[in-house]
Amino acid sequence: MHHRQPLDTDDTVVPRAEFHRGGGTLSRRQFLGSLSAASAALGLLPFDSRWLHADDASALPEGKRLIVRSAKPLNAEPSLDRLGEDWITPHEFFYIRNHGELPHVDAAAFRMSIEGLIEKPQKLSVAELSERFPAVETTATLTCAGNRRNEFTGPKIGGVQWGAGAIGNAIWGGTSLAALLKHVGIQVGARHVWFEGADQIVDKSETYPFGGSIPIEKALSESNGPPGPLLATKMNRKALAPEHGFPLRAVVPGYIGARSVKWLSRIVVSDRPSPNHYLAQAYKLIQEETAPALQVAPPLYEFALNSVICLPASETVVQTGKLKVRGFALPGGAVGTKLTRIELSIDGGERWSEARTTAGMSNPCCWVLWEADVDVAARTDRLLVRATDSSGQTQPREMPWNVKGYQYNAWHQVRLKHG
Ligand SMILES: Nc1nc2c(c(=O)[nH]1)N[C@H]1C(S)=C(S)[C@@H](COP(=O)(O)O)O[C@H]1N2
Ligand SMILES: [Mo]
Repeated sequence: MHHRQPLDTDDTVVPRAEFHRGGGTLSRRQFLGSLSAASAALGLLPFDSRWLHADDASALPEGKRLIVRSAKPLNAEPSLDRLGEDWITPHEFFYIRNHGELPHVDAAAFRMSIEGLIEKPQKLSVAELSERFPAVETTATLTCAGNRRNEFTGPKIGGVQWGAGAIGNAIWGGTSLAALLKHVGIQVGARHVWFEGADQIVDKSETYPFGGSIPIEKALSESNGPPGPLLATKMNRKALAPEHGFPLRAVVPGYIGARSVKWLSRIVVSDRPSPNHYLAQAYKLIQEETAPALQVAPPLYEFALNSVICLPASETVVQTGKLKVRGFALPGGAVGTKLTRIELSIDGGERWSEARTTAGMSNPCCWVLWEADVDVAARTDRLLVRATDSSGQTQPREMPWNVKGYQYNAWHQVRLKHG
């Protein structure tokens, strides 16, 4: 089996601070200048020229306030304190995960083709999709399988060094994939639905689109009840932004973000899973990157149970006494899975106390927000969170290493300092 190099390797190093594009805060030069002055004043390491490798703020689209993890291709996530504030993630704080350059899509000429094991292969414009099928709206959380990659211990993992912010919750508007599939007439033997984006991933020897597939049962689930996949044209009731897949993207509730293909230009109904690199090779939990290991490992579909403390930020200086703690939690992505418990520990995981949920408990395939007031003692040096869902799983104390650094979901921790 031909086995490609990882494509998303990211050797750029970006300081952990928020850049603000489009609002007239610090320019990149001012920011880097103030940073080096500040680190000099604190007697820290001298200014690190590797920071210049990432084209930081200037890589961000207008109106985005994110930490740039790699500028080319663009990968960026919000700071956790900001992410935890709204159940519906505002556009400016919604993460961006791209494997290649943003494609130039001419919206007027754009057609999505649907073909394969169907009665009526066709090409549809976005206008035709919205005229022929009822409008649907679904709130669903999107999260990258690589979220929290930077917490893995063990051999250094390549790829974008995500913190815990490669996640967001949005209201997606468009049409139902199931409705389209029924209209085009599925043939006997159909088992998987492939998606292809208009972006071109340039590998050493070849160029191919980003793509993947989902099993037919998932594709045919409706938008009412457990939410089915969408062909989305809107995000938070506005037209999709270019970086989020304008003019059309798939949104697959409950599945890792990689299955929600952006700039969706081709759907193929097939008797087998997509041969695309991002389904057949990437996005698998493997211990070594060899052809036999990749062959046997199934593709990742559902996202993993998770929870994260957003406030206070790690290393915050706190007083003893009551402390407000806030964050988010996500049930596993299997149909019908709900969170049953979110717990905090101030003693390294000996004793746990429950947090209260503040938003999202009745929404399938969505994160919830939670908060708690904990009693901080002089010896309290860290806070831990873990969640349990209706599948019976609880987040583990430790997460086994995997080559690509996917689905990290061990207890999330923030360190506290005392003033
Ligand atoms: N065409 C295309 N679709 C894509 C990707 C991509 O690089 N190209 N990245 C995927 C991954 S890995 C994730 S996590 C989500 C991120 O969606 P967002 O950038 O809108 O947050 O898009 C998915 N869809
Ligand atoms: Mo992702």
